[in-house]
Amino acid sequence: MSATTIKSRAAVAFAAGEALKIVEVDVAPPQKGEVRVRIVATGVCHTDAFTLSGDDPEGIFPAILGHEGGGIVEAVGEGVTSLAVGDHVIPLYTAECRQCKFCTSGKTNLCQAVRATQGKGLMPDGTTRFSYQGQPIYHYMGCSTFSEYTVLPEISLAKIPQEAPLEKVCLLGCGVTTGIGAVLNTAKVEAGATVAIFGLGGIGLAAIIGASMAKASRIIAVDINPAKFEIAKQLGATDFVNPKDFERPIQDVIVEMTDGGVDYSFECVGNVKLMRAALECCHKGWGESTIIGVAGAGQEISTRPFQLVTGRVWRGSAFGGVKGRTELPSYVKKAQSGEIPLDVFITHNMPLAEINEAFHLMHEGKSIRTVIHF
Ligand code: NAD
Ligand code: AHE
Ligand code: ZN
Repeated sequence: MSATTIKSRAAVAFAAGEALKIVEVDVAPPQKGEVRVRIVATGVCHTDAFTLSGDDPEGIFPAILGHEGGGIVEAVGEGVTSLAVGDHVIPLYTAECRQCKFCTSGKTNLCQAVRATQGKGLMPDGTTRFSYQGQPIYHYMGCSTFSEYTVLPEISLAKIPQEAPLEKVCLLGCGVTTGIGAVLNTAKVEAGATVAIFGLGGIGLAAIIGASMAKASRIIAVDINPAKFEIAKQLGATDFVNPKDFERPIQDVIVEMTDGGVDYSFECVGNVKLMRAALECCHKGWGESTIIGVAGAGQEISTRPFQLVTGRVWRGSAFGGVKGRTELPSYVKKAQSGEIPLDVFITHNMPLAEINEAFHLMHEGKSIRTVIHF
């Protein structure tokens, strides 16, 4: 029997800067090559708050935000072959078509098959599957996990084992995978290396796990909220630096602590001044800094070109360089075995009705990840 339009509880962002509103939206059936998913749980990432704030050049309203979910396939559209009703899945904001120039390059995870329409809040055919009182609601990052039901392209879903707890592995849909992947895939940190991690939210803490997995000799955790240091220590950080404790630039402090600078640094905040500090705390001749944080419209990074002339390298990482359909299942297995701890990230659990509280907790620095349960 073919799928019909269904009702779905969703947290809708009607306008930038406004609280989300819980309403009942209509979700159209999946079209050719699409899949409708019942979301069981979703994390709340800083990027959701960034877009809601109005700083995201791609922000479009009204939209259903959320991109860190776990769910179960409810219906499949024509031609879908890799997924069936009942499969457990993690939505991917970085699709993996395995055919485009990017996927076949062997150099990047940034599949472009659906990226253009995704950035406009639309499905690949240029339309939306969500509506409220007859008016269209836009998709977000191709995922829209703040809805009980959502529709994605087949190539934007990673199939995972049924036994994996969706209310925990949902965090692998963004934060945890991004931090670990940036260290292991993008920077390729080697054993014995020294590392500095700026920002100890979900992303920075996951980067600490990645650095521990890589057997880094020193992991310097940097945050202006000292409440974050305890958990950073549990995950393997060896040194703790609060920039507020120093009068001089934090890069100078780290260079002094490390006999000339670290081998690798990671910016996990989205602050362009901190991106500069993260580059400039790297060792002359070889130090590499990876930008993970997302900065708002109109912001730009700067440094003296001499920093690069003298051998430092600036990189960026999206979704930790991970190809979702192919590689995410191995992250799920590592979470199931305990090699990737997920419980430490989950500071709060709450129902969809309380989702605005999750944003408050994040802004107040009181949460690492809140998981929303449907
Ligand atoms: P978060 O809000 O949970 O954590 C940010 C942390 O940075 C907090 O602990 C905060 O105290 C700290 N911080 C703020 N200002 C600081 C400063 N000046 N110096 C040091 N620390 C400071 O955020 P998150 O969910 O971990 O996300 C972090 C960033 O990564 C955001 O910009 C987010 O949009 C981005 N992000 C990027 C990707 C990607 O693929 N590139 C994926 C996920 C998130
Ligand atoms: N839309 C923003 C950029 C936002 C951004 O950089 N997103 C990251 C993922 S953040 C996940 O929490 C990313 O993967 N970007 C690559 C991509 O293709 O979107 C802007 O500046 O326009
Ligand atoms: Zn995210």
